[in-house]
Amino acid sequence: MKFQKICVIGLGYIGLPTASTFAAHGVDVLGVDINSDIIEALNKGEIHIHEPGLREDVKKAVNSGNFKAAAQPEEADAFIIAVPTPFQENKFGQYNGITYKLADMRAVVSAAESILPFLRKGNLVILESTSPPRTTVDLIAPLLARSGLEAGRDFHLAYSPERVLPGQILRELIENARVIGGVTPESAEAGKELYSIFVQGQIIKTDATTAEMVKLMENTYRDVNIAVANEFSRLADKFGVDVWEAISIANLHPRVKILDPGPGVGGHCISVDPWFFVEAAPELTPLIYHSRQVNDSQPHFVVETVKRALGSLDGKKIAALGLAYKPDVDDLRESPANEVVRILQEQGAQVMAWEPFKPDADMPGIDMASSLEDAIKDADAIMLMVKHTVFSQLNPAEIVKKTKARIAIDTVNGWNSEAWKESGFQLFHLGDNKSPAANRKA
Ligand code: SAJ
Repeated sequence: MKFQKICVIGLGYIGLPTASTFAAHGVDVLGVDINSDIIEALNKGEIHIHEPGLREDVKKAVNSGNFKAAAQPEEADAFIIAVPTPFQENKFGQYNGITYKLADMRAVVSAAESILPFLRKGNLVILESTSPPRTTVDLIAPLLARSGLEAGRDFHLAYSPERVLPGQILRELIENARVIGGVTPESAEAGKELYSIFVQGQIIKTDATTAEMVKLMENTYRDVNIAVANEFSRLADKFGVDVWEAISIANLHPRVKILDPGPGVGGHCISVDPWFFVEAAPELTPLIYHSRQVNDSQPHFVVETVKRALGSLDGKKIAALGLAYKPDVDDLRESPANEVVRILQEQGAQVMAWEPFKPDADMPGIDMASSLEDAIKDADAIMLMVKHTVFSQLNPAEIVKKTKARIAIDTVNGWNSEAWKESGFQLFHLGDNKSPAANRKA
């Protein structure tokens, strides 16, 4: 095999599963991270993130001797950079009255710099981190040229984005189609050869900037489509319509597939990546920019619905069910549910949150319940924020016995109106103003 040893730089949600999957396929993998606690834990076969199946895979990889973690790269046949590209904290761009966020590329730059002493002729370098268009050719290639070697001539350089869904990473890494964008066709071919070690989906070769755009386009497409769904929820509310009914009817059209409205868009991908386009070309991206604004402001629309359900928020006790950024994951970062809780509190409500996927989470400024019962017992209203399967399966006939609340607010269409009504609740759905729950009181 051509790739006997590889270095994976960045051992987070993408780098670690990628490293363990290569190791499981017989490659000698050195994982590199700046966090010494992570290195120490991994070398003992312990992991710091939650992803189904990953613990077992990493343990096996360490025990087989194919995987070890270290603070610095070593010479290898290929280097994969999988470090985060967050926003800059205190710096923003301005264009024609709009303010936009800027990518913080420092982790990518220092990962690429860490390779410099070990880069050899014939190597392959792959950037996986989501990056603004032209990063590979305009930032990485010139940086790596400081080694004295030229990308595309002396070594191969390619961009290959990860496109796996949190919660299903290990399966999707293997089964998803993979795009490899080379700075030359030979670089793309070398990338294809590397990922062919475990990828069973189609591997598509292209140029580096196309591959960067593909990744950003996928997540931007989703963000814009969720924004239109969220805007429909506001329109439905204004016109006395149930948005969920309207969407389900519209989606019977063979060429229409409207996504789900909800409390907003969270996570580290869909709410982030569209900004890379806005930053790169603010004059060309009004739709992308405004979609971000719509999704970021959706928590305010949720709070308006809660206010209507409760009359006023002042002193009202609300049980908030779910803080994760989406159903059935334990990731609470960048979650719109947290933003909803924050605004409710600002407006005088007392919120108690329950997150079954992270019962011990310490969320600054948020009162966390120790159980569902604890969250709902003294509440004036119960609010569904994330469609976790365990919440969709709640039986309102049982819930009503454990709470003094008789108002329920469903922001994700996870609860059946009839069942909750029959059990004595007034149920309000986000984006449903057709027959306000107050009028359908049991
Ligand atoms: N959401 C809605 N309505 C919907 C669908 C999602 O409000 O109809 C919300 C979710 O609740 C969540 C957010 O959007 O807050 C994002 O969730 P998601 O499941 O759409 O996506 P992520 O962020 O978990 O993962 C995405 C995936 N990209 C696409 O589906 C195009 C994944 O394949 C990527 O690998 C990942 O981003 C990434 O790392 O970029």
